[in-house]
Amino acid sequence: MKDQLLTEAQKVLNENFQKGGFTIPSKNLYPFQWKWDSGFIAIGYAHYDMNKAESEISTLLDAQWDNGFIPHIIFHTDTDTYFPGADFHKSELHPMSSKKYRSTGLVQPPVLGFVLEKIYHISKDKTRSLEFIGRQIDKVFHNHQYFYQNRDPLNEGLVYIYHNWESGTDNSPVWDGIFETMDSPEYEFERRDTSHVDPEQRPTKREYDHYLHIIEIAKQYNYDDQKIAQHSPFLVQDPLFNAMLIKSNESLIRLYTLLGSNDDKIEKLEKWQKKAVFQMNNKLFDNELNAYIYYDLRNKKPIRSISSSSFTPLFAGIPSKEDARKLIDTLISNFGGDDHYLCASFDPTSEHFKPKKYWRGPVWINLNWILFKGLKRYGFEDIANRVKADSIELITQNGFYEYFDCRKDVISSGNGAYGGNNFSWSAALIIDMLN
Ligand code: 9WN
Repeated sequence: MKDQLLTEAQKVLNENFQKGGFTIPSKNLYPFQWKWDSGFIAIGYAHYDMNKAESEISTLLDAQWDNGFIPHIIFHTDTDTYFPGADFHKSELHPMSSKKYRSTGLVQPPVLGFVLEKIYHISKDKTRSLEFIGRQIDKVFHNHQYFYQNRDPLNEGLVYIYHNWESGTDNSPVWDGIFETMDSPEYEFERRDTSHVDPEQRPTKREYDHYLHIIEIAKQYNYDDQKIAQHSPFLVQDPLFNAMLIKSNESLIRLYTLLGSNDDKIEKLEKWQKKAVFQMNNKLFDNELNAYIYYDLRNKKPIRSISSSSFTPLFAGIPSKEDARKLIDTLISNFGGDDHYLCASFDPTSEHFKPKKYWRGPVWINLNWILFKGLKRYGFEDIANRVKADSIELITQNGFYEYFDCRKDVISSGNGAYGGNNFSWSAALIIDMLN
């Protein structure tokens, strides 16, 4: 059983691997290289093909901008099966953007620091891996420096995202209130995602208007960070994004220590880290909801919603033991009913929960992997094992889909697997969970 699943997972990854040395998330639906996908994918490869793992990361980092920015999509080819593509995003507007690759002017969760450390741990040839890490690590450090210097206007230690696509959790109900403050035009465009996947499982046309509108504003300012901070209607401190940065800071500190002679960088990372952990608990932990929430910097108010992102600080060791216990209580009471698979992407007790719609409810394997690791870190073995078992069961029964219904009766009926099939990070992270 386990061996068969591993073989199938490897097949998914190998078939999505491209000549350019990177892996697409899913055929047709996502035909380019995505940042956080590449990070998770590299972890999967590291278990059986280190060349591919290294290539995934070095190809991504080759597209880094001169200011340290790493884009969310690298458009390696001209295919038009995805909208919006390179001609819409126009990364060339930014004076420091890559001259070699066209990309978006958006980022995605900063996973690369912990991915490098994971590769090192998995590797059987530590000398080789340390050499590889030595060649890449300064680029990741530069990326963290970009975030702290450009995405933290109040100097709080928490960085902002200026677009829901930067969160990785695109149409979460968390953003609905922000879109209501925006007067987005009704754009005319041809969606491509809805010709690959049932529109019921994807964001609406009106949501896409908002997504495009924020980018049009950023483009007016040539993707200048300071101008974006002043003018973007969307400016949010997101718990998942900041937890990934903190987790990656921690990994960079350990890797620089292993490499030696990088005391200046370690010192900077420790400074960022201390402030960031403090502010995560001080500003983003909601003592009534007992969960990490979001802060809307533009409208100066907390967004008091619970999503699967609310639990990701466990992975980065952010909560105290006591707050971790409270988080688990919230997880179990709101998300953990016996008739549910863990972990829905949005609070199943909320009126905004939609079990089929993308990030409004379905289970995603990458969030489950983050949660599994976080729960283990705090010693919550039983619930960690449940998250792992649920992930494996969902994939075994349905295939390597992009997201899944969290309701057990819907899964048993055979209709609960959604989005793209043969989805790369679902395969990659199952490989890691099985090892
Ligand atoms: C926009 C590639 C990406 C993931 C995101 C997921 C989805 C893209 C889209 O697919 O977003 O970036 O077009 O829907 O939400 O997390 O990285 O797999």
